[in-house]
Amino acid sequence: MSYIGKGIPRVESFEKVTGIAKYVNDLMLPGMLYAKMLLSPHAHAKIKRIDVSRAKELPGVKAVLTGEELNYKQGLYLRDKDILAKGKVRYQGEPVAAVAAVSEEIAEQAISLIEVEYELLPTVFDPVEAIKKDAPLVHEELGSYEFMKGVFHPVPGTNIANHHKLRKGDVEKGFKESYKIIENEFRMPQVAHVPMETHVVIAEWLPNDRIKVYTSAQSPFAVRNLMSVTLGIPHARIEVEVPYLGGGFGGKAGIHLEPLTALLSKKAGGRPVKLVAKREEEFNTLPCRQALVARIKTGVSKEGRILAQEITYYWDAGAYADYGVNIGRAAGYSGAGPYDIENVKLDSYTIYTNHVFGTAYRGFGHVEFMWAIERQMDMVAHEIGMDPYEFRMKNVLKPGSITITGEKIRENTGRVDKCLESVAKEIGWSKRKTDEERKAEIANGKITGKGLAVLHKAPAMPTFTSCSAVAKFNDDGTVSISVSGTDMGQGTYTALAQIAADTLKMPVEKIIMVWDCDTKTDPYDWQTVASRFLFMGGNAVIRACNDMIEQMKEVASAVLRAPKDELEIGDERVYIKHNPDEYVTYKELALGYVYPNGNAIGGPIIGRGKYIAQGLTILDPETGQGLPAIDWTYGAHGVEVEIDIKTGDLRIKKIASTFDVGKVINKLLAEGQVKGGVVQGIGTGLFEGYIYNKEGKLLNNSFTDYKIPTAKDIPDEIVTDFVETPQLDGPYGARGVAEHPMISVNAAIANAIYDAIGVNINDQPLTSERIWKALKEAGLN
Ligand code: SMO
Repeated sequence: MSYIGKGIPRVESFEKVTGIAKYVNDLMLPGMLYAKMLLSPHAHAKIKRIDVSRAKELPGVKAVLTGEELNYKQGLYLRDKDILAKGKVRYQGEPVAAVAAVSEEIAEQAISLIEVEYELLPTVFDPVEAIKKDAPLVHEELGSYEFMKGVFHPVPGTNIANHHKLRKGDVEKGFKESYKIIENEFRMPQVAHVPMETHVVIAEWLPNDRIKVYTSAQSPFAVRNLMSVTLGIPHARIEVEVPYLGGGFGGKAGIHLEPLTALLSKKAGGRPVKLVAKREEEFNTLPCRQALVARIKTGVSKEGRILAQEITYYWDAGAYADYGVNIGRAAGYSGAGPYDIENVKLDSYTIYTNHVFGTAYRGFGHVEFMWAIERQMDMVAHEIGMDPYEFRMKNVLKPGSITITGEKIRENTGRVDKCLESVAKEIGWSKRKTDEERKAEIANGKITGKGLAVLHKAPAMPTFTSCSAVAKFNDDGTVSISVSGTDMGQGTYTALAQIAADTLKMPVEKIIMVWDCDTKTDPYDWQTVASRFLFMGGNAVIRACNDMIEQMKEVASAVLRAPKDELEIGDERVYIKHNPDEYVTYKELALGYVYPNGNAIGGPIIGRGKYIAQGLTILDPETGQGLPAIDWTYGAHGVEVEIDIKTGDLRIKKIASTFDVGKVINKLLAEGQVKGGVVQGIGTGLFEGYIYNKEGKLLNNSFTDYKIPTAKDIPDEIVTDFVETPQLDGPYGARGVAEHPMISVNAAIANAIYDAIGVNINDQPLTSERIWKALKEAGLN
């Protein structure tokens, strides 16, 4: 009996559907206060004066904070952000003051009593403008990278927070030998994560400078570490708990409102403080996906081989780049797509502007740059008169290819070519419509088109991180598994239960996933990000379970008087191989012989000489060569669209998505991940994107103005398929697939639009308006 590959339901379904599951906002502590923030109305302005006296006098107000009295910097990769704006504001929506009071209403009222005098400063919103010589500086001094020396490369005196370079081969030579050179620019706006649960924190500043935090974060340990770094308080005095979590998508990685809430509690004499971000604050104040301007120049041979590619990525980090620098860096090692290209020159700039700041969002940079790469691949194919499918097949990575960072693709690496083949077959790529059929469609007012796109992204992205698990027998024979990686809805805990059940050869019903994530009781994990939790957590669970088996065998060996290597496990028993009737049950072993157990695997997974730094692999600063990731997950989408010629309305008739996940652990969850990601990708591709006015005010900061996909926008048909090329070092051969489904959906749709109407759209989102204009350009309406 094996659970691997089965679609068993989520282990937490009951708690969630019955409302038993408690989220941070459900928690009430005695004497709890409520916090509110005052936000900057300006995108860039000096703070000349803040008067909080009237707010302080309001009865019921217990704490008022401004940036002036705080001297801390926060951030994950780069500490460039004050907890509250200090001296100046850098984006509209930046918190400038905060209040804690006995009720939300009083806190809100106190906020309205704070007076701020601003002096406007020149603004910059476009990343390409922001690196010009005379552009206003968003930060006069760049933040601190002291924990990440050698990994990031800021350019002092500019708005460039990080410049990541990649050099492979000789692009000039490649371009010289090229039959054609095709150059294009692509744009992608900022996009919101929109988790169901907004950011929520409860913090309590306890006597002797101890802090207890309940937070809706993607990792309790990351929050503890970053709070410690920010506030200068040792880890041992900070306790972070993450109960149930209602989505994250990257927006809850790192730290956000936790230090502010803790400092409000401190100022209020230690009373617990709750800070709940309003939906508008999710848009205005908390980070989003970075916008991107991409320039790609491709040199190609007559036969359709890519000979050289020169890529420049201009990332709009917004006002702070604490996480954005690492997205720019990821683009340096993944940013040419899953292609085998001999000569590559890539420059990825993470640039400060006066927009809301950016961060990780499902697909971590890849949604952005794969949009550009996969549009470009179609455009190059069309330019040389080659079928985009054939063109991709000729150039994608295959076993034996060398990646842009110099790794050789092994036999047990995922297969992007197989994924592409699968989706092309599924949407009937080879049977595209004839000219006659096209004419008939136009006469009918509805025109169809098909598009393809491939993708890749590293699971367990940062090589130098660890994850641990504790497996513990209970005296009823069940096994509790503790991990501190968070299940924010993606279902990983269910997959981990399946992995534990298979490893221990026992029923999955007897595996208990310990839900709350807590730095006090759970073993260490880095962060639930980067599609790494199944990969890393799965391996940790296997090791913890195997350790438990070894311990049980040791005890059973004494009980059964048989050497350990003659013992087997199965049916919740340890038995003698050649005599299965002689056995001890797990339960007996657990009841009688339980040892204090707790195996945490940790430390580096892969380490190679000079390419090791604290926390991240160092890539050579001049060439970008090195080992950035354990491995990549590959995939492809094929899409068929139908466009209304009169209105530009687009309907997705069918989308086929195939991923090489190594091994499917839970079919139901894997399909759920793909479908969820595809729909999220459709939102990004078709509707989503921040719109600002000239002053940098975000205009669509609510669900009235910012459209996310609804049931109505879900394609008529979503077909998911999996290629299984087992990953050598993956748990049961598995790879991560959390983020990948969302990547390249946008590009596949745009490619289908081109197929339908023969016009390239290289700016996102692909709104009806843009499609209508393209129809006009094609002379179709
Ligand atoms: S976008 Mo993620 O939480 O690495």
